Amino acid sequence: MTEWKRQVGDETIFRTCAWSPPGCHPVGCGLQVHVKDGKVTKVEGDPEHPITRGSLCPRCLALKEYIYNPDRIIHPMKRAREDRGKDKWVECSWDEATDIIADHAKEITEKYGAETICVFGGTGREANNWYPQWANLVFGTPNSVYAQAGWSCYGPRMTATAFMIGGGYPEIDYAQKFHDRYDNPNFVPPEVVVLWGKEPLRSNPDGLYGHAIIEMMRQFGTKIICIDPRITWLGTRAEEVIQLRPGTDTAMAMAWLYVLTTEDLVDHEFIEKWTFGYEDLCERVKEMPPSRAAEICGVPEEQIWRAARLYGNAKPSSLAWGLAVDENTNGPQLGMCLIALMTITGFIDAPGGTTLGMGDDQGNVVRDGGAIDAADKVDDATDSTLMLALKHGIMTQETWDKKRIGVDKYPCVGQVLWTVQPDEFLKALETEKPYKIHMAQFVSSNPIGTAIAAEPQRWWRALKELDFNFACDLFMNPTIMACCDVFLPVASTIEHDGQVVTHYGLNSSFYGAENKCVQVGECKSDVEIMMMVGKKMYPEFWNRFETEEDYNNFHVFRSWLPWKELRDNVVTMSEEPYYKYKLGKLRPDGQPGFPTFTGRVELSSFSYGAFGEDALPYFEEPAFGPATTPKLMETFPFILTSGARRQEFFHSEHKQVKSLRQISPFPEIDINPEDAKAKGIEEGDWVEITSPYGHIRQKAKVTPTIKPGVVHCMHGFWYPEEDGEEPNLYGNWKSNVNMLMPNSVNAKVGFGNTFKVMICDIKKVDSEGGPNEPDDIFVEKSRLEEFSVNEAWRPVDAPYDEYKANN
Ligand SMILES: Nc1nc2c(c(=O)[nH]1)N[C@H]1C(S)=C(S)[C@@H](COP(=O)(O)OP(=O)(O)OC[C@H]3O[C@@H](n4cnc5c(=O)[nH]c(N)nc54)[C@H](O)[C@@H]3O)O[C@H]1N2
Ligand SMILES: Nc1nc2c(c(=O)[nH]1)N[C@H]1C(S)=C(S)[C@@H](COP(=O)(O)OP(=O)(O)OC[C@H]3O[C@@H](n4cnc5c(=O)[nH]c(N)nc54)[C@H](O)[C@@H]3O)O[C@H]1N2
Ligand SMILES: [Mo]
Repeated sequence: MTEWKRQVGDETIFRTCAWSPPGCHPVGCGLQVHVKDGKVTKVEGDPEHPITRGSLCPRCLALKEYIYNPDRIIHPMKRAREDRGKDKWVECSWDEATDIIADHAKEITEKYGAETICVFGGTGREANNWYPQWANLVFGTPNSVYAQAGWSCYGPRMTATAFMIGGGYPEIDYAQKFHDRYDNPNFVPPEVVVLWGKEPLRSNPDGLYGHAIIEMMRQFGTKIICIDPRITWLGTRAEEVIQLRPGTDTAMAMAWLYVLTTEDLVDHEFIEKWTFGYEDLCERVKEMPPSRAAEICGVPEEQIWRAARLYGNAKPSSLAWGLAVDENTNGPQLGMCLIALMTITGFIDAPGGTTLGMGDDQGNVVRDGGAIDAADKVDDATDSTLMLALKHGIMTQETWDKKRIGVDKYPCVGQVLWTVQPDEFLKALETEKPYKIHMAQFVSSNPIGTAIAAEPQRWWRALKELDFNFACDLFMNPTIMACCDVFLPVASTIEHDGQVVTHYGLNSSFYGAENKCVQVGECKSDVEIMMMVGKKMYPEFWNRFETEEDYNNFHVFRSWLPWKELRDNVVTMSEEPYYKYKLGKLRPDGQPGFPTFTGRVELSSFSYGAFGEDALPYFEEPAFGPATTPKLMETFPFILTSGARRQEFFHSEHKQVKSLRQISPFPEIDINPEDAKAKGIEEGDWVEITSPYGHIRQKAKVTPTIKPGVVHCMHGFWYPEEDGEEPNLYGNWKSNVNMLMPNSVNAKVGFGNTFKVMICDIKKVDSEGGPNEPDDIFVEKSRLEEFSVNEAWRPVDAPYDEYKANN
């Protein structure tokens, strides 16, 4: 194995693993970073990395361009409160910037209570680990905010898992836990992998390296079934693509359960010994024969039988579940069905099936030795963030129990997640009830921007009014321009020491070291910044850490090895065994079984029942659609889905990186040729997309890969090259699909939204500009000519013609 740091000629080459920034869902891809005279000259894949084996996505290949981007902010900055929305930033020192923050936080805590401070975090970047720590341990507030309507990412899946299986997160088995990977004698390749509303080739989410699916197709003939309204690249190679109407997935999944249970394609021994509620489930799914599901979902009935039988007969079978579960108001029930599909076949925690982790619900890894020993040298190391905050008097139990916003109305969200319920939080910001919020921090979230928030104009109006706001980020963005007073510049993944783990510790296949390769400007890592402000707020707790390494050995996502050892190894694999439920390795008490009330997989769920939900799955039509809003459909006849991932962007990020932006210089709406023809729209036309909530513009991509009657819009698009001052805010309102989405449309338990299931109309317009919401904003002519396309890297479109010829 090559050393983590070596000298070759006049270059130092570092082996390291990627997390963030920039954004990434941690696969922890292996990098080799070439450094000369303190500057990165090249980033390439690390062939010795056991998972990615030298391959990299374009965002890492463009890292050099990202870290030295002329738009990047590399010194702390401040601005007077009255200058919010104006480009009147001035540089200041770290000490001054953090003093300003600590002074405001102390004053606000004294006058109004610490709970009136809130901390915004986004998706599973590294800082995702830290925003609750910023909230609970730096500011003593229970209000950390993940601002996506209905907490619609991962949370709903995690909840279904927590309630029905216990901890962990079921992930398809691609031999990701073994150093020798597919050669490991215990590994069996999956015969069938179902991709249910997930596009891992593009998204590589949380712990699934998408390309591994292609490896298994090539090496073992693994077959694919896609449940997706679009035909994706993997779809064109799939056995079946079920192009269902968005948001009708629960009907489809119930119909699969109908086929499996009526045709006896289940593992009776597993069901008998390890599940609870199977008979009730069988009874319930009788409501949804494939004939009924076919009608609801708009697909041929025979295809449902065929696909479900293919899955049910496969030995072993595996299922990957994606955002279709979360961004759907019927999502909790879909999650229940998919867990049932993964388990009643007997292939949960089995070779070639769906893996489970040994993580507990805090993300602590339940195992002996290693870093736990190292961490034990630091006081309190095994305590959760909340326990630490309570123990050190930074927050009181009463504040946690009574002041966390929205969890009284949605206790299910409060029970499983450590944040507020976001829709209720927006209402609290707007109405100042139950109390007024005074200060906000943004650490890896850009809620006024183009990704996380529905109705972003509401967040914009509310957040601008707070007394004091600050952000930790790398680039200026609409949120910071509109409402922050201090900007703290963050170091990228190759500018700091850290560690990366898959599924945030819930199902870790490995730990990877992030090794600091270079320093850019005065940037500091999220952890260093948190320690710096922490020491000014609660020194008695925070003074125990001197270096980032101290913290890496301490925090709840720490690796199995002391950090220095991890760094030397670059990667350490979990080598976890299969059948942990038989071995007593899933339950904290060491008994066999699953960590649920009954010790079994709860196909009928006590927990959902306790939170006012049906204990069994049921189908419900989406909040907007032909069955629920037939009158609105006369004006908005298309079903709108959005945000399918692209490799060149991570949410609102990377729009400033030319080699990435040239791939998609403008946001695109996918329209089926039939629909385009009917609407007189041609490839490349600007299209206005209107929903009951607003209107935006994107460019037409006319493609047969989208189901007729359905359109798909890109999310996350803004124009950093445009005027950043208010009201334009970098063209924030021009193409932002979330302007078309409502907040507060969620299931009984507080989860789910409409990002994947909305309604809209489309019409051809002659330009990108024009008045736009909110408040009649006129957009400057875009300066995009500079993003001329070259051949450096082009996305591979789904080879539809080939697919059509074979199907
Ligand atoms: N490059 C890149 N990678 C990312 C991200 C990024 O922004 N960029 N974001 C990360 C984040 S936060 C997440 S949560 C993951 C998400 O990763 P995935 O779960 O893979 O999510 P998507 O790509 O949004 O959607 C997956 C598929 O669902 C389909 N779909 C749309 N509507 C429906 C529906 O109603 N039912 C069904 N069955 N399918 C539907 C879409 O067409 C798409 O092909 O990706 C992560 N990875
Ligand atoms: N229409 C539609 N909208 C969607 C989705 C969809 O499918 N459709 N998907 C949704 C999903 S699943 C999610 S999770 C949300 C994601 O939404 P967010 O996670 O809020 O993403 P961004 O808006 O890109 O904001 C992230 C900010 O963090 C900064 N940043 C990046 N890395 C780091 C880091 O390590 N540290 C710090 N301090 N800052 C960092 C970036 O520069 C950027 O300004 O978007 C949602 N939005
Ligand atoms: Mo997400």
